[in-house]
Amino acid sequence: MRLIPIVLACILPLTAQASPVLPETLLRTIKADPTGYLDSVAGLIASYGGADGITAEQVDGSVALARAKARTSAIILMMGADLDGDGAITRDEVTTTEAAASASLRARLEKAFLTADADGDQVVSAEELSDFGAMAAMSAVSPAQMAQAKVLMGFDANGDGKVTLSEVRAGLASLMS
Ligand SMILES: [Ca+2]
Ligand SMILES: [Ca+2]
Repeated sequence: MRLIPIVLACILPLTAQASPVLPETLLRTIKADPTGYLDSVAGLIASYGGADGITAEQVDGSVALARAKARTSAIILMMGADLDGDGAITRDEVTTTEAAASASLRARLEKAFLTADADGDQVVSAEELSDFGAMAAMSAVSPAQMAQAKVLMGFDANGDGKVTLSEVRAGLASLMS
């Protein structure tokens, strides 16, 4: 672990100006695996940013999209068991669906049903389904990932509202020194 700052000092430019004030836990996470952090930032910029970096709105958008994806897939999983299409999923419907499902789908559906049926009456109501989707959305982006997303804009050394990978590299280098 003590090698990492030395390695970084060798491979990163020494012209670091911007280093955001990081929460201690996040700083520890980054210091433990700076390459992993850079990789995830690179992925984020490539997926949601542009050639000249990523804006705060695009970072927020990436979080919203990840949450929407998780919400949709959680709800689709449950809706697949709504055999009579009345918007509620009963234990009987789940049992019938599970009988025709693969082992892995069966396990996922069973877990989803037990979680979604918040009041335990063996029916996932439309309201419980909606809550279940919201829960899946929130857990798709962990608090640590949220903190990382928020902190990322602090690496904007030239203050143009966009963070590039080289700004993050430079900022990390100064954090490590
Ligand atoms: Ca139903
Ligand atoms: Ca219920």
